[in-house]
Amino acid sequence: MAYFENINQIKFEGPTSNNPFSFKYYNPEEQVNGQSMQDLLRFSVAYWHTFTADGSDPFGAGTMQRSWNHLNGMDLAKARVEASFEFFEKLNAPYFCFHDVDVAPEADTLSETNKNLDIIVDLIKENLKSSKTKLLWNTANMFTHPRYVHGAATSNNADVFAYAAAKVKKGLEVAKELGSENYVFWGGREGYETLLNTNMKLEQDNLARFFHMAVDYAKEIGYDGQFLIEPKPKEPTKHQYDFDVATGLAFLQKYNLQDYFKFNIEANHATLAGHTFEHELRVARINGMLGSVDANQGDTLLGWDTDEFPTDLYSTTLAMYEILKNGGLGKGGLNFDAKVRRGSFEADDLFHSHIAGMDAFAIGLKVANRLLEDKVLEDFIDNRYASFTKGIGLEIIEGKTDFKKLEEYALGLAPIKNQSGRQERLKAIVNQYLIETLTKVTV
Ligand code: XLS
Ligand code: CA
Ligand code: CA
Repeated sequence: MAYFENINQIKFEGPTSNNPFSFKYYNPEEQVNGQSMQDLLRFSVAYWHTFTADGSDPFGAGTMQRSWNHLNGMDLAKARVEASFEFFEKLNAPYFCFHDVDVAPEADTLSETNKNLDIIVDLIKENLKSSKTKLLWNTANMFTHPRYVHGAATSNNADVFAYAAAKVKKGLEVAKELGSENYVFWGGREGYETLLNTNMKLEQDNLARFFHMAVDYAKEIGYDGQFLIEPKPKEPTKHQYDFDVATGLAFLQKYNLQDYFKFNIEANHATLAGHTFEHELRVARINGMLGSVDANQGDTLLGWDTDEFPTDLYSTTLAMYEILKNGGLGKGGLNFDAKVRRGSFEADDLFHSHIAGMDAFAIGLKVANRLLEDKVLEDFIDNRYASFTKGIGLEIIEGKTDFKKLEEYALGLAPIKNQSGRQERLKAIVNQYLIETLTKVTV
């Protein structure tokens, strides 16, 4: 049966096409810097937003019209798997991601829940065999069920810690079974609400113990996917321990975990932390920790995790700039952890939204690649730091000086002259590249 029967295969038709169900800028085969767009962008569909969520919010019921809505329980779970593979094929999506509870319902006991999951994992495996789509990552949802009210690996209740461990153990087995390229840890409830009832040191030590056990178990079963930590400063907890990349990195280093993890960076989480998306990508990149990306965007007027599809070309450009400078994403990808708005309730909107996001990143890729080819920002930055390539600057870099020598040097200085940082000029150049790239692909 077809779940999206009105939709045909989405193809690249170029920017002059009037067909809403076509890519205008994303051309999977097109070569950019010696690699195909498909290989550079590694797009992924988020199962939870696209097939599981019903559009409900704290003020109202679900709105999503889906051809599987009349089903329940395991029948619903199976229908969603079939629908998802039809969707992946029609969209030509190379990857997808899921949480355990997105694909299979939780039952009354852990062993029954695992049985449900096994049935669905078998079905996914069957579908993977005849599909071009692969699994980018899976994860365990350790935030929805009431048992996680005080956290999972950071709960005050050791039984919850054990339960969470069993969930991740199963998650790693599923990852191995389905050939998942990564395994994600997002600590939605790994944080605190008030210090008045919190032993922060024990909670963080336990989180590290939990991660070490996960690393050990993956080794034991021979799962060699990349482990990813996904930072977020808050929501649902007031203060989440993996606040941002810098905080996560310090945590990994303190507990000797830095060699086993990279980061999965979400745009909307970056802005919640008071950073830009590109800031988080940069911090991860310069530390060799950029693993994967949750490609979405937030809304600064709202200020919470709105998980919108990414359409801001300026942001996709600066993100792709960091990703290209990183030499790509390796095992990672661009996962649309994004949901259609509650008012975009028709199944067609699932295609419109993914097409919008894929085209926005394709443009970002092209603009970023041209900026890099022409070394626009590189040359400016090299020149801005040129004082460290000679004289006293070079001595500082080479460790050939100290405070006494620097004081002697400073005492002999004429009034110091600085150069302009030229921010506005650089922003105008980025705009120029954006517009020129768009004009070029349109003619
Ligand atoms: C929630 C997170 C979550 C992770 C996976 O804000 O983005 O969806 O990506 O658990
Ligand atoms: Ca995410
Ligand atoms: Ca999010």
